[in-house]
Amino acid sequence: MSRNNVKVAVTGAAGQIGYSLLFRLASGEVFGANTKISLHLLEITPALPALEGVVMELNDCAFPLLENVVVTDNPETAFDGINWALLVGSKPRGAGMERGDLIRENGPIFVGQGRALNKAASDARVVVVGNPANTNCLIAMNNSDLPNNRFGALTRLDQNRAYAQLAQKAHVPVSAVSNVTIWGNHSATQYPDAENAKINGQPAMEVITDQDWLRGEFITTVQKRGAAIIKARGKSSAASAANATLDHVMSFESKTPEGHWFSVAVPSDGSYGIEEGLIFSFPVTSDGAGGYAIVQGLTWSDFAREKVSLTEEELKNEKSVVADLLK
Ligand code: NAX
Repeated sequence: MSRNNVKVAVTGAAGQIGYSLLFRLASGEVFGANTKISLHLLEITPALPALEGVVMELNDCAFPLLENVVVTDNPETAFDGINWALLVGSKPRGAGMERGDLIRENGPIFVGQGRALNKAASDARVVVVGNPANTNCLIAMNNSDLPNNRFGALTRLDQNRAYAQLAQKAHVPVSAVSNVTIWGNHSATQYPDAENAKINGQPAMEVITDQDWLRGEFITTVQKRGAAIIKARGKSSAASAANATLDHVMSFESKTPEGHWFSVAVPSDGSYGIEEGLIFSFPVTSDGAGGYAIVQGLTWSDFAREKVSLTEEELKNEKSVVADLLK
């Protein structure tokens, strides 16, 4: 999609993902060298001074394409006229907090932001990064008048992690890997699918002969990668999360090459028997003009079917925890 200018809202802009995201957006690498960019940065009030520091740095880069930066703690101001909303900001999981507690803590943020998204341009697209991403996306979508097909939650980082694991195992460059799908929730129940993946155009399950690895360590490594990074770094993944967010945006902005797809959690239309309306990660293609389609006809073994039903069950449970926040 080519445009003269684009307005992008980033929430949680003073956070660590924000710090890895904003400069790459402003540089022009996402929307191209002919598209001017306005950044609409949303933060909670106490974080505005820190965000001002980030804006000083953005200014100090003298990016030729960066036309305007809006800094605000008001979602309606942040989303006014935007073409993309990158919903990164949310409260982190505190010590001893269960996933259900986190869902209840963050849910109200996405009620308010969903309503404020009514100020967005009619072609606006939304990606939810803040966790629990799928269910936060469900809440925002249900509280907004934007069409449902404008909403997605990020599973691209999981996909990229799966690509890297398969490439390393097969001793090939990552560019040799294709057609990996993340099914389901951005959580430890997600199912990274190697059965439909290819390496140098050949079935990945034939190129990699270690079936125990494919059905064991490969899956758990991808599922638990976020925790492994926190353990190693003392902080959650930031640069790779920002990178995946930009990959997600670029995939929607361009036409997907024939025979390829990318993973994104979108509202289920009942494809593959998944409950309609759940924000579920599927293989998706983009037409590059604002439309997308869920790839049909991929097959699952009994093993895969079992994994997918686990992640669907988790999403159904999450939905029931926030039932009162859905219109
Ligand atoms: P940080 O804690 O560094 O930054 C979050 C920022 O959000 C903070 O500056 C905070 O003030 C702001 N914020 C909180 N409530 C807000 C609200 N109501 N409106 C606007 N801003 C608000 O976290 P960071 O490492 O940047 O991660 C952000 C989110 O991404 C977290 O929820 C994290 O769990 C999630 N992640 C999602 C990933 C994915 O693949 N979907 C992977 C990376 C990451 O873990």
